Amino acid sequence: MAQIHIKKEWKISENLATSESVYLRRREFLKGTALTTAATASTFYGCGPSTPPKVLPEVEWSELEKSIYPATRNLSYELDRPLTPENIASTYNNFYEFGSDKTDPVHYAQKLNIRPWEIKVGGLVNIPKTFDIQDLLKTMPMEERLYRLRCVEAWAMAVPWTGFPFKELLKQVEPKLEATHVRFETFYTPFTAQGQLAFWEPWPYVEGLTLKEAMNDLTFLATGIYGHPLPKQHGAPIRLVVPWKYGFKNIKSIIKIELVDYRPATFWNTLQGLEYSFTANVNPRIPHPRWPQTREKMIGTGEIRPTILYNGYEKFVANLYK
Ligand SMILES: Nc1nc2c(c(=O)[nH]1)N[C@H]1C(S)=C(S)[C@@H](COP(=O)(O)O)O[C@H]1N2
Ligand SMILES: [Mo]
Repeated sequence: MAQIHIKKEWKISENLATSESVYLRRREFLKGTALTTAATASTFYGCGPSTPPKVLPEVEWSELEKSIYPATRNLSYELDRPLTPENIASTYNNFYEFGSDKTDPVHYAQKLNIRPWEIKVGGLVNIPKTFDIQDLLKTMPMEERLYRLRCVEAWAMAVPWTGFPFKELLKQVEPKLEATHVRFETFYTPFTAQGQLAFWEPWPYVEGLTLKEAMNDLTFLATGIYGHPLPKQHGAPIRLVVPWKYGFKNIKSIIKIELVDYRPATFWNTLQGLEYSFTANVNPRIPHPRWPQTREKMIGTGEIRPTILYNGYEKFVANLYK
């Protein structure tokens, strides 16, 4: 992998950028479980590209899936940089249910059973509904969008997601007037997702948005990437994509969505609220307590780019924060 020359100060901040994993894992506790025996996981990692695993898991797509992907690209969302190569994006993941190393999820997430899969949508809505993933795929207006994703750890990627606008789902359940926030929840199956055996962490993973943010045009539910169904390590069968916020808001493998009238407690905010705010909008002027947020490194190429307010999506979201 080509290494580019980087300034010393950047090197320092990169080494400090271990963020999300610092508060996870007592390795002593996990020692002896399959997860740590198989993974030569180091506690710290930087933002560099990972070595792709020797064998990428084989996946078979159903006839329904073959008829959906690739979906028509929505040209309203343009990139200012090249797409990240798929073999990089699909082997460098954060999915702490399946390990705390970037290369863990591509292996361990394959244990996740994604069919059947239901998403329960309820709370302060007029028409609570449980959606089967197959029905969503058949009925939702599927499209492709090229989005940037900026992790709070200062790495970034640019990928083509396939899915549908979140507000299309909200229309079907009719939020009540009292609803102010949306709460999203991931599965909880500690025997297959061994990261969840860490009982001192607030599993299952939960994220949240204000209702206004959730209704924004950019807010997207992805079921696919690179013109095919989502691989499990990316959060199959359905995950949130909010590209103007830090990566951790993009919750994976959602099973439950609730409309509520309070700001929900979320996974990272509960673990370390000073480092992971609820709002978590990408903002180069607000440093993480342990490193600056002025620059980011593209996974794959290693290119360093300046971080942009709202990750470059100001024209879509600035009105939310006036
Ligand atoms: N359920 C769940 N969702 C999650 C995470 C996680 O650990 N568990 N990690 C988040 C973080 S920190 C990032 S940066 C993105 C990474 O998405 P990717 O692996 O598809 O690039 O997923 C987010 N969604
Ligand atoms: Mo992240």
